[in-house]
Amino acid sequence: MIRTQVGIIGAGPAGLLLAHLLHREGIDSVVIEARSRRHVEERVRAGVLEQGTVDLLNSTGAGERMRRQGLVHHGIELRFAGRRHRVDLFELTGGRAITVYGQHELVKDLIALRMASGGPILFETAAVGLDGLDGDRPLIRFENRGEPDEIVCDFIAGCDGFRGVSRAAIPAGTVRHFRKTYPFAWLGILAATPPASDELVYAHHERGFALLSMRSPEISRLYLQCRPGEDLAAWPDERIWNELRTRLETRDGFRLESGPVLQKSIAAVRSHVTEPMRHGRLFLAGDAAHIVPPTGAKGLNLAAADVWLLSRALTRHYRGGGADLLDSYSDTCLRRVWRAQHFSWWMTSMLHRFDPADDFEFRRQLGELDNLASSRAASVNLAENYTGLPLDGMESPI
Ligand code: RFL
Ligand code: PHB
Repeated sequence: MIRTQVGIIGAGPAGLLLAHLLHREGIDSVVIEARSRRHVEERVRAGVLEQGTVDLLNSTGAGERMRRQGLVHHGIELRFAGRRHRVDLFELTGGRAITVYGQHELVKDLIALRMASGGPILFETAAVGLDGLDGDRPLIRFENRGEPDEIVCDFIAGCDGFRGVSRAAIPAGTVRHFRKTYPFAWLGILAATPPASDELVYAHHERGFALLSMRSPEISRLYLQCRPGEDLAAWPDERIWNELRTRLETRDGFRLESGPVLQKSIAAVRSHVTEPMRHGRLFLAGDAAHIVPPTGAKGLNLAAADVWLLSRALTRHYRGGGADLLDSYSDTCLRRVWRAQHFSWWMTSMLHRFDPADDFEFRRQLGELDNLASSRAASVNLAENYTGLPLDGMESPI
């Protein structure tokens, strides 16, 4: 039996950042992770950090390598009808930017910090169930080399992602789930080729959406809309490059060069929100509580905002300041979550082909993109949401 103050399930960005923030406040935690250290350090996922996430990492001593290696971007490009339109995030928001830094790099940094502080992470140890959520000594059950064991704690943080056990431990009838599925998926590749653009390119095309992103000056990250349930075997590298080339080309002669594909995968595009994000002594954070379509680049940033609020609430509790922030945790998080759901849904709806036969919808999207390209008010709205709302408020940062 292990005893700690906060039992954290999952060593993704949410669980690791929470452990780091709690450690800085003198609060003990144990992190338990189903997969190996190597697996979580190599899992290629998100890439865009909002200004507020960057500021949080910097102000808590977790941003050292990100400051050196992250790519600060002041704009993004929208590509449609063979044209390019740059959205100047920096100018439109009065000085806010995004930082392109791979999620797995952030995970590596947070694991290194945790190791340096002597805080435990139990890798290759899956939580199998939670008990006592309604009392004041909840516990996490897990198996240690085939033997049942448990972590007894004051609070449990369910940071175990979309497929974890935490959300499922909440009794039916006490939560609501809000779901939306989209009729497409994203095929993503990591390629050993310098990015073909200095900034991210979001492309609308009659064959479907494409996104050009990056991880470093030598590594590109590219995505294309494909059918849900598509078999990767049907997508040899050359087919992927041809499709990306077609969707990203412009009338002024942009042409994408192929390069060696290091990794490829297909991810579903979906929305999910669990309300409330708390049951008794269990607090859900990150993907365990909500999923957004990747088009708005919000998932990782929402996870960071959740655990920042949870760390503040737990700190106040342990300092004898009361439970008010714990009690308001779910409502405070959900307000940001639904703002992000709206933004992610809007970006997704504007840029993807939902029905190849629906030409009205295709023309409507072009009208919307034209509006964005010619209206400062519309561009400010995109820029403000894309660079992110401040962590301690929901009002416009501008
Ligand atoms: P994670 O990263 O899924 O981590 C959960 C961890 O819990 C472990 N786990 C368990 N551990 C113990 N016992 C169990 N029973 C367990 N069950 C699960 C898992 O092994 C895992 O290590 O969730 P977290 O920490 O909430 O972080 C969320 C982010 O990973 C996610 O929101 C983003 O990756 C979403 N996302 C993006 N977000 C952004 O902010 N910007 C982006 O540019 C962006 N791009 C993306 C994305 C997600 C994508 N995919 C793969 C859906 C691009 C893509 C393609
Ligand atoms: C990424 O670089 O992985 C990325 C960037 C922007 C998105 C989604 C993913 O909207």
